[in-house]
Amino acid sequence: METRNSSRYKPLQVVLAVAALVVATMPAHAESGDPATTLWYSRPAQSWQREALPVGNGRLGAMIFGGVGHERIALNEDTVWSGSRVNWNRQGASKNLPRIRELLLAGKNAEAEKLVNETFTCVGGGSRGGARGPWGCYQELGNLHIVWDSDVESIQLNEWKYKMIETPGIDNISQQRAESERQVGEAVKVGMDETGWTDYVLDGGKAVKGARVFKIGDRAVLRHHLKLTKEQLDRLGVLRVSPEARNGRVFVNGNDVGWLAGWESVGNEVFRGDVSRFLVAGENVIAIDCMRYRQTGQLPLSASLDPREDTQRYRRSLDLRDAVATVEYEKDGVTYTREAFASAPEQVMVFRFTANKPGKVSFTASLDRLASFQTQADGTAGLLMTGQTSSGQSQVEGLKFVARLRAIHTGGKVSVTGDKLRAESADELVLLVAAATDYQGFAGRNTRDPVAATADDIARAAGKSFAQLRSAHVTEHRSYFDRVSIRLDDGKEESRTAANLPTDERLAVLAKGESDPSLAALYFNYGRYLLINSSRPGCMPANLQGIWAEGIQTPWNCDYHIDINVQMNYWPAEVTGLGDCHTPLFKLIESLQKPGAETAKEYYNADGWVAHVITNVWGFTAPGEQAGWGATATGSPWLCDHLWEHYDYHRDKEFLKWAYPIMKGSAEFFLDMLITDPKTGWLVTAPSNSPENTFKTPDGQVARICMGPTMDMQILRELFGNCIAAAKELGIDEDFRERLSASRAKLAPNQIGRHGQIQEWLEDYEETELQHRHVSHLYGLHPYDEITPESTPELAKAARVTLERRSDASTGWSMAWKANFWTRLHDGNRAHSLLTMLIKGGGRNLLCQHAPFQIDGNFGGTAAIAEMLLQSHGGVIRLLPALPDAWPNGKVTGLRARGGYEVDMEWRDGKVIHATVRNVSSPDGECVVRYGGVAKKIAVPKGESRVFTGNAGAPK
Ligand code: FUC
Repeated sequence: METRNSSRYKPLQVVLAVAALVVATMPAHAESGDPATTLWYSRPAQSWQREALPVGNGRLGAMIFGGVGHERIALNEDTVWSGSRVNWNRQGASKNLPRIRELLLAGKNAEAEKLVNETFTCVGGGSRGGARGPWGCYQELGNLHIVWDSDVESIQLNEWKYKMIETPGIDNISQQRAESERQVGEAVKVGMDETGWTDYVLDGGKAVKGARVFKIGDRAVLRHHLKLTKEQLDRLGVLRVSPEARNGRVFVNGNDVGWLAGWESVGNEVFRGDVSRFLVAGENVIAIDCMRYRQTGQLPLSASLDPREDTQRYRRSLDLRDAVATVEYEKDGVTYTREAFASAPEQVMVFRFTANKPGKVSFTASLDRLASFQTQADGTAGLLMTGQTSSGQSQVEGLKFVARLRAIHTGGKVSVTGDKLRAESADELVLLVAAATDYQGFAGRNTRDPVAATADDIARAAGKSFAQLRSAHVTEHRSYFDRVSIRLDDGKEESRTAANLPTDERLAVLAKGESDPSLAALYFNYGRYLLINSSRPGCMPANLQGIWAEGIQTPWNCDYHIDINVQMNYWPAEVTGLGDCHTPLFKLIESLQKPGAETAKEYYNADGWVAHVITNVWGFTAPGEQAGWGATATGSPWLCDHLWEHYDYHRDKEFLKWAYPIMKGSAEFFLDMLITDPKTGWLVTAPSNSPENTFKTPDGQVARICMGPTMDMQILRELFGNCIAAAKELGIDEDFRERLSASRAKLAPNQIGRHGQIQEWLEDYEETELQHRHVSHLYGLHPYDEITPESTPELAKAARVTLERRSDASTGWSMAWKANFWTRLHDGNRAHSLLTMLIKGGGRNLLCQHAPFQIDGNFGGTAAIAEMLLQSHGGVIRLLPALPDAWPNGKVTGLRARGGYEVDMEWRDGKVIHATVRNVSSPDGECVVRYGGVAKKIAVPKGESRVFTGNAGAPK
C-alpha cells in the first residue's frame, strides 16, 4: 500500500475558498429558516439545559437565553476544571489480585466484590469528591448578564413563610410520595391557613429570619403574599427565583407555572418566566414547592417580580450553517436584534446588540460566576473577571481562569463603574468576550498567562469590524459544516407544514405521532454542529456536555466516562466527514498511556497501559471508587478502537504509525491480564464488570464483579484484530501478531443464553434489572461488527432477543445506542422509532436529556441516522441499509465510508436513484458496494468517482 505523508486533511485554504463561494451564492432563508438547519422559538428560554441555545468554537461556548429585559449568556471555556493531579493508584493492589481471582474462579462473586471494594479500587475518593476533591469537575466559566434599562422597578420578594412537608410513620415509598404530593397540593392553594408556618425573611438575598439548613431530600413549601396595584400589574410580570432553589415547582395563585429544575440548578437562576396572566390586582400568593436535591443548603435565596417583557414578533433562533444565534423582537415600535457566535479564527465570543432606530441600546452588563471570582473594570470599556478553582489538595494551587469583556459601541456612550459596564443610547453595541485558563495538559490552549492571552485576543478581535468577524466566523464554521448535507422527505403536505413551525411546536407534532422527517435531518445536522463546536482540533475532547456546562458541581463532573459515553460522542465523527474533530479524543488517549502504565503495574503487575471506566483531565486511569462499576478494564481498548477507525476511514499510514504503539500498549496489558478459565479453557478478564449491571448467581448472590463479561471479550477480539491488521499494514511485529492471534482464538466466545439472548456474562446469570440502560454485550453488533445478520445469523437473532428483552424506553444515550443496534440488524423502522423516542425525550433545544442534559445521546442519534443511510463495516459499503418507511425520499452528500471513500446518494420511494462513490484516500480503490441485496465489486481510482443510477446495484 502506498504511504501518504501529506497532511491528513484538505489544506484549509482550499476548504475556505470553496466555503466562501458557497456563502456568496446561497439564497437567503425564508422567515422560519431552513427546517433542517434552523432551531427557532417564539419565546425566550427559561431553562439552561432544556431551552437555551448553544454556540461554540470548540473551546469557548455560550448558552443563549434570549431574555428580553434580562439576557443571561452562560459562558464556558473548555479547560475550566477544578481538581489536580494526584496518585490515585492503590499501592501494592496487585498482591490482592490472586485472591480476587481465586474467589471468582470458585464462583464466590459477592465475596470477590467485597475484596475488590476493600483492596482494588482507587484511593483518594475517586470521582466521588467531585468539584471539591482532586478528581475535579468541569465547571461554568460564568455568566454575562445584560440588564436593559427600564423605568419600572422590580419588587423583591422578601417575606416568606414555609412549612416542611413530612410523612412520619409512612415507610412505603410510593405512599410517602403520594402523601407529600397531597400536602404540597394543599399548601400551594390560595386561601389556605398559614397558622404554624415559619417566617422566612430575606434581605439582599440572605435569610435574616428563619434561616435553616435544609438537608438533601428535605422538602418545603414557601409562600409569599404580594399585593399589586392595577398600575403595577400592567408593568410587572416576570417572576425570577434564584439562586439556591432545587427540584420543585413554582405556583402563582395556585397555578403551576413551571419547574425549578434539578441538576441544572446547581446555584444559577432556576426560574424565570412571564407569569403576568396568573397575577391579579390585589392580593397574590406565590408558592414554591422546593426540595433539596443534591446538596444540603438554604431554600431559594432571592426572588423578585420584574418588569413585563411584552414584545411583538419575538424570535429566538440558531442557524446551524452560520453557527449564529439570533434574537429579534419588537418593543414599543422598535425592532431589536441580537446576534451571538463564538469565533474560532479570532478566539473570542461575539455578541452584538442593535435596533432599527438610533440610540436604543441602553443596558448594564456584568460578569459573574457562582463562586470564586472577582470582577473589576478593565479600562473604560471593559470588564475583567478572574478567579481560581479548587485543586482539592491543600498544598496545590487551583487552576486560574480569566474572562475579559470589551464593549465597542456605535453612537451613545459606554462607561464602567466598579464591576458594571453601562451602555447608554448606543445605536449598536458589540461585546467581545475572551477567556482562558492556565491548565497545562494534553490538549486545550495551554497558556501559562491567561490574563495576557485574553488581552491579546481582545486586542486582535477589536481591530476588526463586526461584519469582518462574522464573515470570517461563518466561513470557517462552514468549512466543517458543509462537508455533509442531508434532506429527508416523505412528500406529505402536513410534514412540510410541521417543518415550518417553531422547533418546540415541531416536537409537539412529533409527540402526537405525526411525521416530520426534516426534524430528523435537523437532529442530524445539530449533532454535526455540536461536534464541530465542542471538539475542534487542538481543543479538549467533548465531555459529557460537550463544552456547555452550568454550575460548579456539574452532572457526573462533566468528565469522560469511557464505558460508552465519550466513545458515543465520537461515533458520528468519521462518517460525517469530521475526522479532524476526532483528534482531541486521540490526544486524550495518548495522554493516558503514562499514568495507565503505572496503574497496570500497581494493580495487575502487567505491562502495557490500562484505563478503566472514568477519566478526567488529570490523567486518572485507576479503577473507579466502587467495585460495582469501577472494575471494568476495557475502557482503554474501547478508546483504542477509535484510533483504528480513524485509520480505517482515511488509510493514512502516518497516522497509523503514530497510533499503533498506543494500541499495542493496550493489547500488551491484556496479554498479561487475561487468565484461563479452567472450566472452559477460555481466556477471560478478571476481575471485571459488564458495565454497571448487576446479576444474580444460581446460589442467590447478587453481584456485579465477574470474569470475562461478553463485552470485554468482544472488545478484546476487536483490539487484537485491529493490532494484527495495523502491524501488518506497517509491516512490523510479526511475533507479536502471532501471540495476539493465538490469544484471540482463545478468548471466551459469544454465547447464546437460555432465553435465546446474547449472554451478558460468562455464565448465564439472571439479570436483576432486565431493562438496564447499558447493553454492553451487544458491543459486537455495534460499534464492532463481529455480529451481523449476514455473517452470524444465529448471533444476530440472539441480539434481537436481547434488544426485545431490554425493551426500548431508557435514558437518552441508551436509546441512541439501541437505534444504532437496530440499524445493524437492518431494521430501519425500529431504529426510527427509537430515534423518535430519543428526539421526543430531549429538551426543546433538542439537547439530549439523560436526564439531565448529556450530549452523548445527540451524537449517538446522529450516528444512528448516518447508519440508517450508509454502513461500511466489514469491507462493504451498504447503501440505505436501514432506511425507515418514514423517509421515502431524500438526499445526502459527503458521508464517508471506511476504506477512504465519500458517498452521495439520492433516493425516491425508498429506492436509490442516484449514488456517487468517490475515492478520497483509498490507495487501491477497490471496494464492494451493496444495495438491495446485490453486492458489486468496483474499482474507483484515487481522486475519481463512480456513479450509480437507477438500481444502484448496477454501476454505470
Ligand atoms: C454512565 C452511565 C450513566 C451516565 C454516566 C455519565 O455511568 O451508566 O447512565 O450516563 O455514565
